[in-house]
Amino acid sequence: MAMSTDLSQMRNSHRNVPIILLLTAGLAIALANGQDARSPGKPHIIIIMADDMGFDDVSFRGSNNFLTPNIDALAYSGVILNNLYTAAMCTPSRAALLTGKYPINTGMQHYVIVNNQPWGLPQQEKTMAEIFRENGYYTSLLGKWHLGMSQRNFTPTQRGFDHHLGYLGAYVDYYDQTYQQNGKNYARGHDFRLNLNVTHDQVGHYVTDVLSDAAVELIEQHSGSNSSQPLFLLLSHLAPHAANADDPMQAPAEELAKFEYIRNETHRYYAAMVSRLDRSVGRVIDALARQQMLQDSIVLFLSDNGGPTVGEHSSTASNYPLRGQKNSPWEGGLRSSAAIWSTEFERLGTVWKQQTYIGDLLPTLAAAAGIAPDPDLKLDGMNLWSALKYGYESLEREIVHNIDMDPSAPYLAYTRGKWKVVNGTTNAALFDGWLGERVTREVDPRSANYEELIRNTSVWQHLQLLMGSQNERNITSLRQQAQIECPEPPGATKPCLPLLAPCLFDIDADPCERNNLYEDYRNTTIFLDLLQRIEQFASQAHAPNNMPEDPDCDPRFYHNEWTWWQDEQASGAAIMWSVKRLNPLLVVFVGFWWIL
Ligand SMILES: *[C@@H]1O[C@H](CO)[C@@H](O)[C@H](O)[C@H]1NC(C)=O
Ligand SMILES: *[C@@H]1O[C@H](CO)[C@@H](O)[C@H](O)[C@H]1NC(C)=O
Ligand SMILES: *[C@@H]1O[C@H](CO)[C@@H](O)[C@H](O)[C@H]1NC(C)=O
Ligand SMILES: *[C@@H]1O[C@H](CO)[C@@H](O)[C@H](O)[C@H]1NC(C)=O
Ligand SMILES: *[C@@H]1O[C@H](CO)[C@@H](O)[C@H](O)[C@H]1NC(C)=O
Ligand SMILES: *[C@@H]1O[C@H](CO)[C@@H](O)[C@H](O)[C@H]1NC(C)=O
Ligand SMILES: *[C@@H]1O[C@H](CO)[C@@H](O)[C@H](O)[C@H]1NC(C)=O
Ligand SMILES: [Ca+2]
Repeated sequence: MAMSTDLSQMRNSHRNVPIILLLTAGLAIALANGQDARSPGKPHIIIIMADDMGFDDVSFRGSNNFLTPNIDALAYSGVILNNLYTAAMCTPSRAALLTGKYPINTGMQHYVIVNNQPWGLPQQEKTMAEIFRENGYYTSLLGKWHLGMSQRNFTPTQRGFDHHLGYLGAYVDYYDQTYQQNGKNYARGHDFRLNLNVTHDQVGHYVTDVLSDAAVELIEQHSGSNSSQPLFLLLSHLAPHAANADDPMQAPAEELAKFEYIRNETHRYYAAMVSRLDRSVGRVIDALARQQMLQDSIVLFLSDNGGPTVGEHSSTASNYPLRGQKNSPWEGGLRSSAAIWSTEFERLGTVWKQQTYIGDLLPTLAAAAGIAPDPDLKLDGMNLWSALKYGYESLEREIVHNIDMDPSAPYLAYTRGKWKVVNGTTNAALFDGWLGERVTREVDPRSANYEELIRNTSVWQHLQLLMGSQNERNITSLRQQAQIECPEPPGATKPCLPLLAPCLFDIDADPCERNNLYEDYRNTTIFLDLLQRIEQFASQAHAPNNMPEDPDCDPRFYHNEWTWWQDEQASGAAIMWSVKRLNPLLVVFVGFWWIL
């Protein structure tokens, strides 16, 4: 069962009282000033999501290794979400985004959906796309889905999206859009569709560009005859996720040429993949501006989880200076580099330190559109719209990052306010270190004129135009504020070995999780309260939906396409499929019988 965590039900409620007063006061002042006079509109919602991008792989945090001028221009013009938490992997993160619930409450908490496994986001879960569609939005998903495809009913156009161009599984080749299942003898399958139809038109074209082109085209179409309909666009990029194991790093030659100063080839490709993603952000914002839609849009950029520095799909991503990486309980797996922009925000050009959860985006963006989600949905996400709009950061909240009770490697990560509890870990603790670095020996030549580069972007210029009387931004200062400081904790630090005992961190003072306070706090009410709360969530968790592999998914049975194989089998067209599975002698026999 889902747990509701709206403000009124949160523990420590004494801390919330002044906050609510503050919010109410802020609202009253804003109303008195007439700033809120126009009726609540339905802004276009544009979410651009990177896949597996590291925390330090945007340059607005200070890295000059390779620059992301468009993302940075969006960040400095809007609000940098310095404490946005996602899940640590693709499937749970996307489930939390689209349902507004913790993965433990939808059964999406363990690992990801591997393409050959017959499971998906449960049908009874209502998605953000459904909610926006019911409220008059045209809803489009461009790119990755990864919430189930073994049945047609799991796929995006059956889950609230009017439109989908992209792939259903975990990732594809950047050029031919195929997926090869690791360690299996399946045929290499193509995975790219327009709505329910397979499309091969994109073969040979770089996916980041295919998706950007589609976004630009959609925005152009949308601004014409149907401009009165608000647009909900989730541009769910492949970049900079690694592609198939036989050719994981892929980028256009012209993009690579910008990064010749990076000697490590893998890292050079990674920089180019991120850079092409950055270009996509610029193209989308340009298109919105050209079509006069930008002033009515909320634009959000985020990564679905931390970058994989080592292990599967590792790409040289860096979550510096945070601990851990993708698929781990540490901040490096959970904190996203994210920024949001809207003319509605009172305090554009700021770094927002409020803790936010990816599941907050559903109720928060819904509130921006005047939509009140049905309370029966029992969302875990909180509506932070007023806080975001007026720039308050004092809401104390809890976040259940994960409680994965899988016996192979049980672990949990939970935060309330400044306290974070970790118990157990993933991958035999191989992802538990401080894995990413900030490369300073190789510097993007454009960083010599960094501020001018940012101010020269069309993104900066479009967004500045719409800012009205707001003060001139101090880019240097914002870039410093977005940097995570990890001072050496005072005194001797105690290490955390989460396979041996639980760990407790003061994440405000120690965002790099270096000093384990468990021994000092283990008998205190603070810690025992946290454990009790975790136990409550654990006892009410939805059983994981994971299913073992089903070899019937093999693309060789379906013209080398990844498809909803369970439906295909159920339909008559599957006769040949079942024949193929019999042994060759039987096939001959059946063939002979057919001739007779
Ligand atoms: C999908 O394929 C069907 C059947 O071939 C066709 O009628 C339909 O127009 C196609 N839809 C798109 C969006 O291409
Ligand atoms: C806009 O309307 C046209 C038909 O006039 C339709 O084909 C198209 O899908 C619509 N696009 C959006 C984004 O609503
Ligand atoms: C590039 O960097 C990665 C990650 O640090 C490393 O594993 C790889 O060996 C390096 N490649 C070369 C050619 O040095
Ligand atoms: C920590 O995890 C271990 C292994 O799952 C478990 O036995 C132990 O009870 C947990 N400790 C707490 C305090 O939850
Ligand atoms: C910024 O744009 C101006 C005018 O086009 C150009 O002269 C200058 O070189 C650009 N600066 C950077 C750092 O790109
Ligand atoms: C911008 O901020 C930096 C760092 O805080 C400061 O040194 C500089 O004086 C500021 N520049 C302006 C124009 O205010
Ligand atoms: C907490 O309790 C345990 C066992 O009850 C005891 O061994 C330990 O010394 C106590 N720790 C502190 C910091 O009081
Ligand atoms: Ca991911």
